[in-house]
Amino acid sequence: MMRTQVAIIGSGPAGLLLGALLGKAGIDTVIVEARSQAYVAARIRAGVLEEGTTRLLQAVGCGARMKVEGLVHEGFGLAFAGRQHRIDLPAHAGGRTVTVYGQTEVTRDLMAHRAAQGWASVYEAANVALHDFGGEAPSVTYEKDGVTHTIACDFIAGCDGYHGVSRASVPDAAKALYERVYPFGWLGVLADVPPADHELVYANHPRGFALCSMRSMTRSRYYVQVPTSDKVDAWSDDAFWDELRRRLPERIADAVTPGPSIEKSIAPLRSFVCEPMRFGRLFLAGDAAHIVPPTGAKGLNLAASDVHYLSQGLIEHYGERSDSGVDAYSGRALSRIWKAERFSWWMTSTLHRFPDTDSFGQRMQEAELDYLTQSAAATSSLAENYVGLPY
Ligand code: FAS
Ligand code: PHB
Repeated sequence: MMRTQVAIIGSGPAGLLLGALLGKAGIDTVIVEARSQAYVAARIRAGVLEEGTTRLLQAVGCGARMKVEGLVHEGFGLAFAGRQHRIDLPAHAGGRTVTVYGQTEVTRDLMAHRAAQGWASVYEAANVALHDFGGEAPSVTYEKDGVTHTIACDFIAGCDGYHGVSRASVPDAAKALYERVYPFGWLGVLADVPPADHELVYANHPRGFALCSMRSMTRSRYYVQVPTSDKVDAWSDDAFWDELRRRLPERIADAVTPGPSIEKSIAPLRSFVCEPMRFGRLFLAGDAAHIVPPTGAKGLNLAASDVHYLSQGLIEHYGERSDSGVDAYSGRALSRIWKAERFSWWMTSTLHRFPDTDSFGQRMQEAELDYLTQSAAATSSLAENYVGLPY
C-alpha cells in the first residue's frame, strides 16, 4: 500500500497546480489520472490566463516559457451591429492585463515540472475509487496492469473535472447542485494561420456568437455558436470559415486567413456549481466543483483560485496545526466562483442568439453592448471581471 499526505484525483490544471503548490511547501502528493499523459497534454481547451493564474504558475517555477511565449493582452474587441469597440483593460481595471497562453502549454509546463521534481503521478489508472473520506483515514484505490492499488492518505483532492468520480462519490443528500444548460454549443477550430487581429474579438450577431482568439501570432483559435444538435463532422472547414466571416464586422472578416483545421470540436455550454466543496477529508477543486460557459474565459482561472485557497489551507494544517484554512476553503472558493459564474452567464446571455431572441431581443443585446462601450462605469465593470476579481 502506498501512503501520501494528499491524494490528488486528476492531472488537469487543477490537480497539477495543486500538486505544485503543495510540493513547493514540502507536502507529499500522488496524482492519479484516468487517461494517458499524452491524452491529457494534448487536449485543446482554455486560452486566456488572469494575472492571478500567471502569478501562481511563476510562484511554483513554471513561468519561464509562459514569459517568453505568452502574449500579454491589454484589451479585447466587442463587435456588434456591424461595428467594433475596443475594451482597454489597464485603463479600466487598475492597470491589469490578461495573458494568452493555451491550457495545453500550462499543462505541459506543470507536467514537466512535476516530473523534474520526481513527484508521483499514476496515469491510465482504471476504476479509481475514493474511500472513507468522511472519517480520519481516507484512501484511494485504482487498477493498473490488472493489479488493484491502494493509496492511504490524510486528504483527497477531487480535481477530476465535471465527469469525474470525486463529486459522484458524495451522497446526493450531502450536496446542492445548481445548473443551467445553454441551448447551443461552441464549434471551435484551431488552425496554423495568423489571427485576424492582435487581440481577441467577441462578436454578437443575429446569426449567432463568434470569437476570434489565438495561441500565438501564427496559430489562431476561432469559435462560432452552433445548435446543440450539430455534429462536428457536418461542418467542413470552408463552411466554418464562411459562417465565421458572416458574423464579423467587414474589417475583421476581411482579415481572417482561412486554412486547414488542425483541431475541430463542439463543446457544450453549461453553468454548474456544487455546494459545498468539502466533504470531510475530500475537497473538490476546478471543474469537479463548477463549470462556466467559456465566454468569460473563467474556467481554467477558477481552477487556479480554488487550488490557491486549498493549498493555503493544507499548508496551514500541516505547518501550524491549524484547520481554519481548510475549514474556510469551501466558503472562500464559492464566493469567488459565484461571481465568475454570474459574469460568465451575463457575457453568454449578452453575446449569444437564444431560440427566443426575437428582433426586440437582438436590439436589447445591441443596446446593452452599446451602453457597455459608452459608459466608463459599465466598461470598468466588464474589464475588472474579465481580468479576474481579487482572490
Ligand atoms: P480538467 O477536466 O481539465 O481535468 C480533470 C482531469 O481529471 C482530466 O485529465 C480527466 O481525464 C481526469 N479524470 C476524470 N475522471 C477521472 C477519474 N475517474 N479518475 C481519475 N482521473 C479522472 N475554459 C476556458 O477558460 N476557456 C475555454 O475556451 C475552455 N474551453 C473548454 C472546452 C472543453 C471541451 C472543456 C471540457 C472545457 C473548456 N474550458 C475552457 C474549461 C477548462 O479549461 C476547465 O476549466 C479546466 O480544464 C479545468 O481544469 P480541471 O479542473 O483540472 O479539470
Ligand atoms: C480560447 O482562446 O480558447 C478562448 C479565449 C477566450 C474565451 C474562450 C476561449 O473567452
